[in-house]
Amino acid sequence: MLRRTAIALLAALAVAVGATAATESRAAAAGVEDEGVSCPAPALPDAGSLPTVTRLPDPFKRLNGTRITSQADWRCQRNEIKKLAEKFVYGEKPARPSSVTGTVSASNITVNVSHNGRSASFSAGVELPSGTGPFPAVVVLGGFGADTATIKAAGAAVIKYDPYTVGREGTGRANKQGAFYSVHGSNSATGLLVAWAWGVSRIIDVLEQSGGSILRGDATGVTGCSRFGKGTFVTGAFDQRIALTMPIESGTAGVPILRGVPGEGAQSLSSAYGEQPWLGDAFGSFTGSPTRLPVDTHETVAMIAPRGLFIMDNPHIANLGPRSASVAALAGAEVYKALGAGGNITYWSDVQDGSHCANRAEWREPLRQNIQRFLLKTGNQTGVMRISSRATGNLAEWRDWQTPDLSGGTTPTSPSTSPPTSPSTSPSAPG
Ligand code: MCU
Repeated sequence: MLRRTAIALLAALAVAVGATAATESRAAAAGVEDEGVSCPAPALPDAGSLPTVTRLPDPFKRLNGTRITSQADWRCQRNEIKKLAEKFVYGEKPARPSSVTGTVSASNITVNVSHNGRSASFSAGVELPSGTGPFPAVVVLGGFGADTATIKAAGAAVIKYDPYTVGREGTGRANKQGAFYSVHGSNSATGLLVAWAWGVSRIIDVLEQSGGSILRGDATGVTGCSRFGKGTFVTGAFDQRIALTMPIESGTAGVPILRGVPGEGAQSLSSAYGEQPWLGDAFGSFTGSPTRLPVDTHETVAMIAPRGLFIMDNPHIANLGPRSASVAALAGAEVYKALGAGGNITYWSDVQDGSHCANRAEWREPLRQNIQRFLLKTGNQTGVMRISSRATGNLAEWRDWQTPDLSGGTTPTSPSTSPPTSPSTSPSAPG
């Protein structure tokens, strides 16, 4: 009797595991903020002893010099990259505070956080699409640049998040303000981008706790333009529960490689570092020597892999570094390919209207398709590299590593939901 029950239980478990695998291949998001927490702590290099690395660091190479050989190795490789990115670029994102509570209504989300005797609260607005919930939601950072009408028409709710409530601009680095710094200290070395990311993670904590009757806790996207494109990119990289990350025209400190395509005319690192405390304080010693960085933003892209990523960029404004952004996307797409998810990334800079953060017709259909595929889980459109010929980077110039075959002879994801096709990299007509 006992044995029969055990066999039945095992069979049920097998079915459950199978179902989870199928769902995950579609959603490609994890159930937890950070799957790497149990990885061995990597021995990080000291800032003083970093070699010059002219091209983009090999995202498949461990700190001990060996390369990963299987898709299963990616979890802890991602963790090493995350630790490097925290230490040298963005500052540390602390683990979830000991208490996170809050409420979700059809118009508002409240978040209350406390940790080590310090507490903070913030809230965000909600706009529901028509139809019957529960709905997936896209967190929109800041009040401009995101096409909220298309997001809602596609069937997702909009969460209107003001990042400044969590990390203010206009303060000195030693006196940072906002909910994140109320909890973690105004002299925290963590930059605003990670503070903003932390705020989105706490919103997702509340969505998860809410039981999902209005907004689902397991289907979250994030988007925003310009400085909030930088924030969007970092938010998606640092929370593996986010199924779809959609940075718009993020510029320096966002998607573009920090090493920078020479002569492009992008905002300089020292300008971006000095303008606002977006990056972590430790980045200050790299603004003049990015080739000393043991990490670059193609690896921030890689931290998002294999989850949905739709990068929107503007090839008409050199200050945004669109060439440097395309290199980050192309190099990061190599990690997507190695994980069997080449179709989960889209980079789109082939657009006509050159004004910064404009609402563009060209992005409506891919936006709808990405929401359908990664949040509603109904679509199956494959991602594309649609790079404007005005601002095309050349990946071959930027790497001295090749992409390993990590598949081990098995197809990791279901072809019907996550096509193994690589994104086409041919530049399209001038935008
Ligand atoms: C592209 O993002 C920034 C840019 O880095 C800044 O130099 C500029 O002041 O503001 C841009 C922005 O956020 O515009 C809304």
